[in-house]
Amino acid sequence: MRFIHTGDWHLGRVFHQMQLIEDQAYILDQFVALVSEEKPDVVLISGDVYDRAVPPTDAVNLLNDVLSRLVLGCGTQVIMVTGNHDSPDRLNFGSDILAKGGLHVCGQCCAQPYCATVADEYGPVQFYAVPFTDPARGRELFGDEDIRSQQSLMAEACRRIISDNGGNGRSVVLAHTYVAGASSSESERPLSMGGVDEVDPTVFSGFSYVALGHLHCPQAAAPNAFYAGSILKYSFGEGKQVKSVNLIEMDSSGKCKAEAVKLSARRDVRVIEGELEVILANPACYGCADDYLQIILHDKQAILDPMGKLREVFPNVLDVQRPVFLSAISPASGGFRPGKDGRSALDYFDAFYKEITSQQMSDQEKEAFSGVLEKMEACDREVAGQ
Ligand SMILES: [Mn+2]
Repeated sequence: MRFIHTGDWHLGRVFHQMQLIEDQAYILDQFVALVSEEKPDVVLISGDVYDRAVPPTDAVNLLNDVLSRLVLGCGTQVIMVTGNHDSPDRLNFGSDILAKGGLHVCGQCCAQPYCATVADEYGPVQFYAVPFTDPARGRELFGDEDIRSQQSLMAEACRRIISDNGGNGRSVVLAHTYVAGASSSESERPLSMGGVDEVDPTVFSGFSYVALGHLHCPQAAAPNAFYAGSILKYSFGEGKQVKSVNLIEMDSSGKCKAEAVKLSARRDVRVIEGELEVILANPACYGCADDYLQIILHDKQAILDPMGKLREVFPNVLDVQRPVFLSAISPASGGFRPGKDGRSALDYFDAFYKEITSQQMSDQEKEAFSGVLEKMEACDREVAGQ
């Protein structure tokens, strides 16, 4: 049995006001080409298919197109489960009908484990799916008052799966959850607000392969449990990650060999650091100019419209950070206070004003600025209780 594990597509994602739908269509074209070449029996999508519960229509159209090409074009069965970004009811629409055509969608968690069986020359492989559910819903479904966390919820779901298949035979579990010890990225939304949402990997022991979704960095969470990661980098913190999907070969005994197959995005997501003049003088040294960039400027002086200047050379700069500037006004540094050089906040603003307008501030303007500054400082003192 050969299957490909992917997840966290987040179709319809907007990244720093940039619609990523074309990037998602580009990477999924590559994915469809891979499926058509490798001819796996099954494709597994481990949740966060969409970025939002009510996805935009271009995201729905893209998913429709990709799934049609996989199921009808490549003749591959697809098994898909709800993540914490998806709406269980909306994803579940038509699932009984679609299953007859080879698209198995497990939208809503049920008391009875969801299972799609796919056979190869050695017999059946059972693919179980556990959609993302909150503990309150799990308590109701399983009629168990002790379900208070993702851990107790997943343990009960797995106990039911094992009792369904007798704990033997070849079995795969799809789940969208946070396995304890795995590493997270900036672009994941926490599974619970303030609660404990980690699941111990031992709940999955005994299954041939566990296809996990939620964490965006590809990684192993246990010897038999893997995150395929997201198909694209969805935060600048993921700049150094290599995105991939997992191609798995399962033998007659259920033993699995997983191989990560790299995907190449239409535009990379990267971070550049340096001084504005230096960066603009040699843009070729900073890689592909079309990439989605976060630029961290180390300049100490005021710069007029750094984003506009950078975009003339790097059209897809999405974020400009000024750490020097930020640290001067951050609450940690005690607010906007006179610097070590003895100059006051008014002096700094005076210099900034001159830099931008090429004129001196009038006495009236200085007075107005001081008034605003005093109000801000009084407000800060109130918040800090000083
Ligand atoms: Mn996700």
